[in-house]
Amino acid sequence: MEQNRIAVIEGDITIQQVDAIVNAANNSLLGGGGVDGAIHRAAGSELYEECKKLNGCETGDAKITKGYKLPAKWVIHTVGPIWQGGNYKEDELLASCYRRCLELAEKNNIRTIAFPAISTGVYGFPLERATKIAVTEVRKFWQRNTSIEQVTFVCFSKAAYECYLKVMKEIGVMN
Ligand code: AR6
Repeated sequence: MEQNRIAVIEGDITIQQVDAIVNAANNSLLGGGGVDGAIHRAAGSELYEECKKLNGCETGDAKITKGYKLPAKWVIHTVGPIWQGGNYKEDELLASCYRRCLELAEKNNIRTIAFPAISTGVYGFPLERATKIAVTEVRKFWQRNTSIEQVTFVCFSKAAYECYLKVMKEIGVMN
C-alpha cells in the first residue's frame, strides 16, 4: 500500500537510519548552512573531500556520495531553485530535484530514502507549494516500477510537519 511507503516525521535528517539521505545543497556542493551544514558536520571531512571531486551540480540535478560517519550509507546532494516569485521555472526545477534524487536512488538499489524540505529554508520557496511538489513527484515516481520501498519526509519544525500532513491528506495519500 502506498500509505506504508511515505512517512512524515519531525526531526533531524542527519540521524535517520535509512539507506540514503538527501542534502539540499548549492551549486558548489562544497557545503553551506542549514541542512547542508548539518550533514557535512555529521558526516565528517571525508564527505567534503569527495564533494570536491564532483565538479558542482546544476540546479534541479543531483549527485551521490557515500555517507561516511552518518548512519545513512549514501548522501544524495541536490540543488533546489532559489525562489524568485514563481516565474523562473522554480516549480519545474524543484520537481526535477525530487525526480533526479529518486532516479539516483533507484540506480544504486537504495530502498529507503529521507528528504528534507528542499529549497524551503534559505532559498525561500513557499513551504506549502514545495510540499505539494515533493509529495506529487514521489507518487508519480511510484507509478512506475521502483525498488524504493520507503520515502521519509523529515521536517525540521512543527509547522513543516503539519504542512506535510495537510498536503498528504489533500492529495489523498493518507486519511
Ligand atoms: N534536518 C532536516 N531538515 C533540516 C535540518 C536538519 N538537520 N536543518 C535544516 N533543515 P535549507 P535550502 C530544513 O536552508 O532552502 C545551504 O546553505 C530547513 O528548516 O537548509 O534548499 C546550502 O548550502 C528547511 O525546511 O536549504 C544552500 O546554499 C529545509 O531543511 C542553501 O542553504 C531546507 O532549508 C540551500 O537552501
